Amino acid sequence: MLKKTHLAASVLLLTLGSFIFPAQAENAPVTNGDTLKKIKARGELVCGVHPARHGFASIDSKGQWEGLDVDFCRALAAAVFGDASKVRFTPLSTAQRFAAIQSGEVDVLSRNVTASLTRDVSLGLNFAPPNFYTGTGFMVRANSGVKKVEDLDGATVCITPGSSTEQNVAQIFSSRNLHYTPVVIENNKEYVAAYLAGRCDVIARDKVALPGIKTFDAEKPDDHIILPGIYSKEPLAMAVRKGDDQWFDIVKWVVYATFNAEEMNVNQSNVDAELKSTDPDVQGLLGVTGGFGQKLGLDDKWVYNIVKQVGNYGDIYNRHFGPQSTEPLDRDLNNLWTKGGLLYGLPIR
Ligand SMILES: N[C@@H](CCC(=O)N[C@@H](CS)C(=O)NCC(=O)O)C(=O)O
Repeated sequence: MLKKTHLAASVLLLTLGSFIFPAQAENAPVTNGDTLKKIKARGELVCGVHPARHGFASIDSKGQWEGLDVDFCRALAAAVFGDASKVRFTPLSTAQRFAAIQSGEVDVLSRNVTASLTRDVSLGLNFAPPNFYTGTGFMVRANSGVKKVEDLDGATVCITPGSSTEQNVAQIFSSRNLHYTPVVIENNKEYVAAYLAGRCDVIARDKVALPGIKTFDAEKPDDHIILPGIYSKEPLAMAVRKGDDQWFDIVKWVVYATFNAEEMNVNQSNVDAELKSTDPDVQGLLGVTGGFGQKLGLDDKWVYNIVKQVGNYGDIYNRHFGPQSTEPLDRDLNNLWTKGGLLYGLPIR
């Protein structure tokens, strides 16, 4: 009797087991979420971006979104739909952004998010490879007499809640035995306005954002100086919810694809000609061979569509920070590893 019960239990477990762990068909994409399916059914990607950050996400004079973060959303749409325009931008404040990705309000955050252990582990996010490296910097009024961080003792500092900058400022000041009074303002416009109106002595934020504020928001750019130095590591990366490996893989490989295309000299203007390349890596990249798109659940022309419609990493960077842009910025760490930077695309093979 006992044996029979055991036998029955094992049969039940085996049957249940085949439901819980169905055999994987060979080469089938490993899927444990339905983000891609939902995006396709909706007909557009929903991308969480900064409400107004020059170079990353802002609305141009024609009412169109522009910026590096915006272009990575478009690259994702090009990979998923073959159409970079199938994306809806959801502007999010620094404090709102994590709830928006956790709740599923957006499919991906492409919003100046610094990747860190706590955000990965405790906020339940998966980070794509960083697509912009920066660090905390400071801006003050030129007539303040402040020339370096050590001169900031007793300053009032405008702070955005929920940012890594908030934590950095506390650490940067206390490690130098400096005192400060935080002025905490969530809304980005109000924050910038507060500094410009003299409600705080210092703006502290990702250094890459400071020239934009100086050039576009301040009435007289020369009235402000950016202090020398970078005071933290802020590797900015797209983020998705944990629990959907397929969608995470897509976001991750879209970033690598933009790095690899630049490394292989495949860009927006030569991508059609490159379809005839005899280089096996270029053939794989552009979907002529290899079937790499299908492995991700995408069309094999995914990288072709990204590069044709949005560009490789260098095309994207130059559009927003290149010599012809409104705020030129050296590539520095944001260059390919072959040119002294940190961008290293894992191989698409
Ligand atoms: N990378 C940092 C900061 C990102 C962020 O949202 N920064 C705030 C200010 S500290 C902001 O609104 N920045 C707007 C801007 O930099 O233009 C993070 O992930 O916490």
